Amino acid sequence: SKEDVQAFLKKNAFVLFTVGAVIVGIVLGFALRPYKMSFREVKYFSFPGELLMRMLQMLVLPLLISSLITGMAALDSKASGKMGMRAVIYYMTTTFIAVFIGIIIVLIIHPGKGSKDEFGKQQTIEQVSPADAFLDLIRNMFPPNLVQACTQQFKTKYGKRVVHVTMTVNDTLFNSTNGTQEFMEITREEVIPVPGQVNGVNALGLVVFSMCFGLIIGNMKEQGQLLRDFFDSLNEAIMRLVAIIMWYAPVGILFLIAGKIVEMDDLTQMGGQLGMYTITVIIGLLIHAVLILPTLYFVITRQNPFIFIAGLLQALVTALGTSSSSATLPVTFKCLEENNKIDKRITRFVLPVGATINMDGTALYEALAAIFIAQVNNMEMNFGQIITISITATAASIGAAGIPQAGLVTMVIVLTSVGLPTDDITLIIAVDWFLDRLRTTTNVLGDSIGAGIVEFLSRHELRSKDVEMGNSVLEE
Ligand code: DAS
Repeated sequence: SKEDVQAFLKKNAFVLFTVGAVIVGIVLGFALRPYKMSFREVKYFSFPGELLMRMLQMLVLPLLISSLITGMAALDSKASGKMGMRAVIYYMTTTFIAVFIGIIIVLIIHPGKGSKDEFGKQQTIEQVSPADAFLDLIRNMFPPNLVQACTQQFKTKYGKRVVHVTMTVNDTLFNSTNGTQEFMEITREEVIPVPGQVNGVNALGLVVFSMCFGLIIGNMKEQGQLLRDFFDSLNEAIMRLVAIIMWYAPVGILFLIAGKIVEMDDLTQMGGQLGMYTITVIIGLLIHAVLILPTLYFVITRQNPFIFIAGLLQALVTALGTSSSSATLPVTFKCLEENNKIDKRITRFVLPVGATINMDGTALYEALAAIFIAQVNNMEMNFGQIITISITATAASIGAAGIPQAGLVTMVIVLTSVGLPTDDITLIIAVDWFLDRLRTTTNVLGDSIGAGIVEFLSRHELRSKDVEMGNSVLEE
């Protein structure tokens, strides 16, 4: 009846807006492509999308810190230890499964058949030793200066590439050297961000610090009350800001997607190895996201995984639009807590860690891409090398920051570990913006399903904590 339809529309308004935004974004993008917009026009056109990115990123830092601290403080060390173990076991298992799928799929489909297509421009990428990369990962866990960890870019660099200027507008849009104030498209050297760092934020370091800090103030009895209340209330305030931004999100997503489609290169090379490679990655990610993760969720919780995933839709679409799991974090929180009713003690604790270290899509991608690069170079990988790839791909996914194309950077570690030419990363740059969106979506899905599973497994601890605190306990 009419009332039913109205009620449905009202209840699902967000989801409908968001899905609508993706569709309109894609259609608009393709419709505008023939007009061959200039670089500047594309930047203007994508401006609403850029704003969304900035708003989300603005919230990540306070959200990450306040949620982890309150999450840890709400649990005693025994409970959080157990939950932490469960989360880590889930992360490790799913990441390994993802890597395994990536390897199997690329070996079966063998997209790198034939001699090497020279798709991308050859650019030089610095060599990096895996040992240094591992040490850097651990180093980043302990930021010597917390304020700096929140603001400053790390100077270490894994690689360089030459790209078109995409971000900073003020200092690059005008040709100031000859004073004509004329717009020009400049290429400059951009240092790709270092793993473990989110837009100048050392997320890994902040996660480690916040967890320890939260655990301690949780154990401090009355003395810790002020701090607990402070971070609790900070967290609540940030979540209210998130709620406002969510209304703007569909607009931003529309322009992020349309803008990207307008500016993407013509896919003329897609017929050959690169096309096959793209398809292989898509199949691998689909198997993991649509088959493995839902099955795992069902086997453990005995609940319908697709209802759970439907509640996450907005987060998944935001991941698709922003290609950043950390920028998506605020939305992931909202979806899990409001739609899927996951206990806040779980989300606060599991999501920030997941967004920082658990990246199934990235792990799958890195292993797959490394073997693809071996294939186009006609190099056979033996069993030992494949094991090495799976280990380094896992490490590289842990080290990758939740920002656009971070996975491409940490891939240097995987390639060097088995002696593959790191310069060949440039072969796959052309399609990386697209595959990045898909793997980010997989990453966010993995984190969210993880939260659902950890909550289910921890229901007894949560309950007894409720009883202890005198909270109202919901009947199961
Ligand atoms: N884009 C990533 C993310 O935010 C990581 C990657 O590049 O694989 O999840």
